[in-house]
Amino acid sequence: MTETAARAQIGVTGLAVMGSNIARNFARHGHTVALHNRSIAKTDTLIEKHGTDGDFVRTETMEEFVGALQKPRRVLIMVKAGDPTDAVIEELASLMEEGDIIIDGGNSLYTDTIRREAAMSKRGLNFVGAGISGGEEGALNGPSIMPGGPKESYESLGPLLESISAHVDGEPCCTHIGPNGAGHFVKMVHNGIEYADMQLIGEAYDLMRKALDLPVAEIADVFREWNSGDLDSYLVEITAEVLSQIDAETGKPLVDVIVDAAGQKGTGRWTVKSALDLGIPTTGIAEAVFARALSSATDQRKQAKGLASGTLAASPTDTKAFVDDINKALYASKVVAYAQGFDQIAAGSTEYDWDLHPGDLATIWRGGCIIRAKFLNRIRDAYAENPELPSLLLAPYFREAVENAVDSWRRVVATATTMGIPVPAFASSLSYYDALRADRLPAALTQGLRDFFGAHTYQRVDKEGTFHTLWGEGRTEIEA
Ligand code: NBP
Repeated sequence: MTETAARAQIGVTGLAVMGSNIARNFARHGHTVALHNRSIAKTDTLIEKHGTDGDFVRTETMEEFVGALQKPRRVLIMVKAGDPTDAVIEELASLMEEGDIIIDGGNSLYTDTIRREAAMSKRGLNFVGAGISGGEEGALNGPSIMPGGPKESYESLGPLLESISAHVDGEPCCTHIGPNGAGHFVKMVHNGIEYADMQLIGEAYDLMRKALDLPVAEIADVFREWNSGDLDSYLVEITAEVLSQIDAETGKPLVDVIVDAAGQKGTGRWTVKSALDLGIPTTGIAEAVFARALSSATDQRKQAKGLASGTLAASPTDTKAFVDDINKALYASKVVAYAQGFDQIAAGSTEYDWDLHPGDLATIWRGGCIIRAKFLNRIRDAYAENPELPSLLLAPYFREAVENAVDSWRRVVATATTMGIPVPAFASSLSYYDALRADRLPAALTQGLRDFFGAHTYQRVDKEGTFHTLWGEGRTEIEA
């Protein structure tokens, strides 16, 4: 390693689509970027095609790469999550010195990040698990970045990351999230919310198609119009784009020639698993994950096609009014998905002692990321007003919006049900809302049953203590 060559402010290893776009983004912002990839071809392609974007240092070996970096060295890893990330971390760590910073910008599971941070910290290295959202376009032009890890490393790293992140109203969409796995945890929940958001949009589209028989082009126009109102968001905007696309080969809307089986890479599933562990009902996200799984059960679906629907209701007669109902149902269900996601973030923060600030997340999700939306400004304001909000649904603005939407929401779920159109996320979000606001829940009966078969005991509404009914011996109640 020659010290004289150590001129790069940041190194990027893993130059597939995400890594190369982030490297270019750094270079375009005036940073000297050392480049490394396991196979040299990707490094050369980047320099050949985009070398004029800025100052790149081409390296072939990991030794050369580490030697090209100014101290404290900062390396961003953008390789496939899982074992490849562990392999690259190990290789880097063996060449780095105390105080150097390793950043994992991949979609790593937050528990892996906790483990890696602890291991690197023992070796005197700073390990930062950074969630990065925005896909390839965001990586190049400004993603939302959620870095975790030691606070001290953010002092050196923050300005670099903030310079390449998206900005909204002059504020960067990047902030230090919290220790060890906090950044990847938050990115995971972000992706879970993204799943719910997309499922809800899908249900809204399906209703306009099946309940109202609207042509795809008209549905695209509806989404375009919605994008100038309360639902203004990246996902609604691109829904209009995708629905407007005509397949060149068949002349049909592209959406009609795409196989209706949705894939997943795992972050939605991770969110739901974590929610189960934390005991947080993220029903909207769970329905979205299960809806993708059901869509992909193609054989089973083929065989179930003939199942009777029962008697179905007719379409709503007032198209405009029902479209408006769908708009409100989408908005209210979306608030539920965010409320649940923020509940999970609060629970994760308590479980791992992260001291997460929901308002900060709403701020950095306003731009760059896939769930960017005008409505995040409202979420930010809600947490600024009351950082201890028990639920986003109880923030005055959202409470009023959802209360105004609830009649529409019920009409949408009822109509969908009577017409045999599946709306798992709309329906379960409405049930969550009704359960949350209920005076009494059937959980009292559940407790009674648990006490009957397993002597699990129960509490009473009218006095302190824990009780058990002697179900098999005269059914008298005793204090347990
Ligand atoms: P991929 O996830 O497809 O990974 C490809 C890269 O990993 C290549 O540079 C490849 O090197 C390298 N790699 C592999 Br595979 N195994 C390796 C190993 N054992 N040692 C060293 N390098 C190895 O790339 P991507 O889609 O650009 O995503 C990068 C990361 O960013 C992932 O963690 C992904 O989940 C995350 N992410 C992606 C998106 C997105 O929209 N795509 C968004 C946000 C985050 P090679 O060229 O030598 O094969």
